[in-house]
Amino acid sequence: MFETISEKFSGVFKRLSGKAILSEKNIAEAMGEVRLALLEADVNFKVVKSFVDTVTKKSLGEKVLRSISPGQQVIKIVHDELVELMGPVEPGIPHPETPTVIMLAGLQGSGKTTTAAKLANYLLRKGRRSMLVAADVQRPAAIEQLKILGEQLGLEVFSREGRPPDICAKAVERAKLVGIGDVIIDTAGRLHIDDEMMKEVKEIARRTSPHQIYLVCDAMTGQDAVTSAKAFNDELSLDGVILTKLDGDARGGAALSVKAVTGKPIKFTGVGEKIDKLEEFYPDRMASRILGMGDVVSLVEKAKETIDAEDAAKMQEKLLKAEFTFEDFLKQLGQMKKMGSLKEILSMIPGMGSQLGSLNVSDDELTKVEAIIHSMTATERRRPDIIDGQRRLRIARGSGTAPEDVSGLLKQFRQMRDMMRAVGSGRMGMGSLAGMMNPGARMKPFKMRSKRKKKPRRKR
Ligand SMILES: Nc1nc2c(ncn2[C@@H]2O[C@H](COP(=O)(O)OP(=O)(O)O)[C@@H](O)[C@H]2O)c(=O)[nH]1
Ligand SMILES: [Mg+2]
Repeated sequence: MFETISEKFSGVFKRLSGKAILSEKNIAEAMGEVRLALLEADVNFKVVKSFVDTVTKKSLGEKVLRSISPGQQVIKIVHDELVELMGPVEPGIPHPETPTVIMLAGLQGSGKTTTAAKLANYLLRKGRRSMLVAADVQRPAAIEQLKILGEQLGLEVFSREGRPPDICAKAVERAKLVGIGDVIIDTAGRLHIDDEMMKEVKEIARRTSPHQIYLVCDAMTGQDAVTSAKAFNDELSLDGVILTKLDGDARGGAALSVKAVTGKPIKFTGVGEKIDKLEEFYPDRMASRILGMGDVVSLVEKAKETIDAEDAAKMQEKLLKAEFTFEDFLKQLGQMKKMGSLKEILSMIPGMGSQLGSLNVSDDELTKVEAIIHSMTATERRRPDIIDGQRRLRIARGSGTAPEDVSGLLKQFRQMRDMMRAVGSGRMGMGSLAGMMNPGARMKPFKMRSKRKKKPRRKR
């Protein structure tokens, strides 16, 4: 997610924060690069212009230039303006009455049907049971798709013959009758905006008076997504946008432009095809991610959701106190796998975002890591600092890896601990940009060097 832009921004900011004194020329240069990075990321050009103007003006203030860390001040200004650009947004879905009607609109293939199921799943986790309404009668496959997803969730999928507005009105009636909390309407899209589709969604809106209307947009279509969002908003008065396929969006243009162009914020993001790949949208976290500073808060929350809350608290405490050992690490590996792909998790760790391009952690690598840890003695796992050359050789042999693999893992582990120690001691508070930009506290990506194809052996 956002690899391209993160990389560019990291470069600009590294140069900025390395300078003790900033001149107007330094700032002009940096802003030129920021401008280019945003344009390359396919951000709307008007948005880019006003963004760069604002940041430049604020950066040139006396207070910034004369401060002890001008570069970091500028980074903070950029961060805050990014937050401003994408927010504010109320988290969650309001529930003013039963049933609460949530309508999804959007072009064909944007991810409406998938998102309908994701939202139902999201609400289910909050204890809200919803009914899914198949209002895309154009394609029988679409109804079938929704039915399968509904079945997975154990939720009713309302599907009838007839005109979509009639179907939706009946669905709401039924929800009222049986007392279903939320109704999620999956409407039909077209490949392009056309009058017929607009007429249909408007009629559905009139007949069902949705409490929330969300536009589902495919992030990978960049400015086209923004253009269609504007067109829909002119007709429907949206409550927010759900930006899908962010997992495949290296540029971030749509994410950064939607709010500025339409006035409506992103409410949720889709980050994968599976039903649990929906995230609430937080402008500040997204800004940190775009700046390549990772997203510790999201990571901790995600861990909390998957891992038992008490375990998560313990793990967090250990991480922050830097008491985290390989034993804990091994225990977490299993749970990490449940949380999603490793790459996804790593992208949330500060300093990792921009380096993911060079990162290649496959399940194979994970197996290797596991094998290495398995080959350590209990003492070594608890006190990895005692691992010397001899021990390293033994571990490598035992796990069928190369000694460099073992050193690599040890090095990464130490760096992670140091970084966490910095966070824990408050030198690198989660909101402290200054701390996160400190290159010494950043984590290098974990990369195995060994090219050996041999399957790692596991020592019992
Ligand atoms: N990678 C990824 N794929 C998605 C996401 N949301 C939807 N898709 C995929 O996009 C395609 C179209 O989705 P669908 O829900 O059928 O779109 P609809 O025509 O708007 O209903 C499907 O192959 C989905 O699996 C997402 O957040 N990430
Ligand atoms: Mg569909």
